[in-house]
Amino acid sequence: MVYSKQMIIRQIRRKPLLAIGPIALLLVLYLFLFRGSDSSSSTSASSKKTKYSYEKKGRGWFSKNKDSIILQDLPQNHISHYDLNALTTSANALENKEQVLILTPMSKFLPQYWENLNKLTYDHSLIELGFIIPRSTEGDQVLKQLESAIKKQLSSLKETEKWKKITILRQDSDSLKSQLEKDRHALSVQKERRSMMALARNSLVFTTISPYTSWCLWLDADIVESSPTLLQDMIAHDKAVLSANVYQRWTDENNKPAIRPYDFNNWVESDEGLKLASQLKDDEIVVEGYAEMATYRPLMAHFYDANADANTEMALDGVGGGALLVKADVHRDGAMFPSFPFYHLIETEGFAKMAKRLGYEVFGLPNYLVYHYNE
Ligand SMILES: Nc1nc2c(ncn2[C@@H]2O[C@H](COP(=O)(O)OP(=O)(O)OP(=O)(O)O)[C@@H](O)[C@H]2O)c(=O)[nH]1
Ligand SMILES: [Mg+2]
Repeated sequence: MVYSKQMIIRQIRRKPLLAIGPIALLLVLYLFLFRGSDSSSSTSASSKKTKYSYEKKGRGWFSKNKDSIILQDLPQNHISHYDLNALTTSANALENKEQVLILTPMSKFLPQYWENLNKLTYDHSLIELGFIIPRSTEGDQVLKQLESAIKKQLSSLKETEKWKKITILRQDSDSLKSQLEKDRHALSVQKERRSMMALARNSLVFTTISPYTSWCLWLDADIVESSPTLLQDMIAHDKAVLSANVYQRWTDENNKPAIRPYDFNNWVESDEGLKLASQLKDDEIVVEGYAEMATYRPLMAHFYDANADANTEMALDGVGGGALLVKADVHRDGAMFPSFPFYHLIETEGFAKMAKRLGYEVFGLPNYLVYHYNE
């Protein structure tokens, strides 16, 4: 017997309940086939842990998850909003939960650096770490050592002691062939070496700074001793750029433990320095700390007074990168480490000049010491 369309419709009108069965069956089949394939693809995606897959939570048979509708239909939902006006940099940063980015270019891994870093008492969950490592065979070694130190720590640290995030970058620019003390300190290689260092620092800060970063602390990999309250101590000065005084422990002529000034890149400009710079060709630079280039600049390293207030500030024109605190906005405004002669200055010294040209003040703490490794 062949049913015509009209007969079926008439039958449904007369006994509507009879139609519910087949419709329900079709609905179940539809849901089974389409939802089934959908959820199996999302399971396989999440099991492969593809980078950009989204977990779809709470999806029932008859309800589409609200979030997934938004994700599918409204791509603008992906826009993250950060109000940079609301981002504070204040003397009581910890209270305001201000986030810090600690940046370290690393050509050698010193366990003392790592231990010292981990002793910092500023809330680690507010701190992100960023490293940049040269792409040399020494760099391979450094990467292994750093990664193994991080992994070891991850297994032993409590949740509250862990860093918010750690980023390790491999440098895409060149670095100096020999990192031996005598080679890297020769005046002839300074322009090339400092220029490479500048590129590494720029890569590091431009790739790791986040919209929520309030402060950047540049901490060299050979700074092996500082106060555990380094961040709080420096932040309390609320300066745009602030450099600690880098000293070094050594054993003196009488075999007694002693300290001596180490970093001479924290300086105040002098008339002689300006005159020297004015006589240079466009692409030449002045580097501090070399007798061949006497600038007679007052060097912060020589202003240390053990008996004076550790909070004494001095205005500077050049800085080093040993332990340098920078408000993240200074970098956001465009202050970077020139890899080219900028007012005849390069790298961290050029950075101080650039920050000043952007209208920021640059300071140092002559009586506040951090210690450089003694090789
Ligand atoms: N990524 C990267 N880091 C480097 C390179 N050279 C040095 N570094 C790191 O950059 C920081 C500063 O380099 P240093 O060689 O210590 O330079 P400096 O402090 O001016 O000089 P000395 O300590 O006196 O040798 C340290 O943390 C080094 O480990 C490099 O070629 N690439
Ligand atoms: Mg150093």
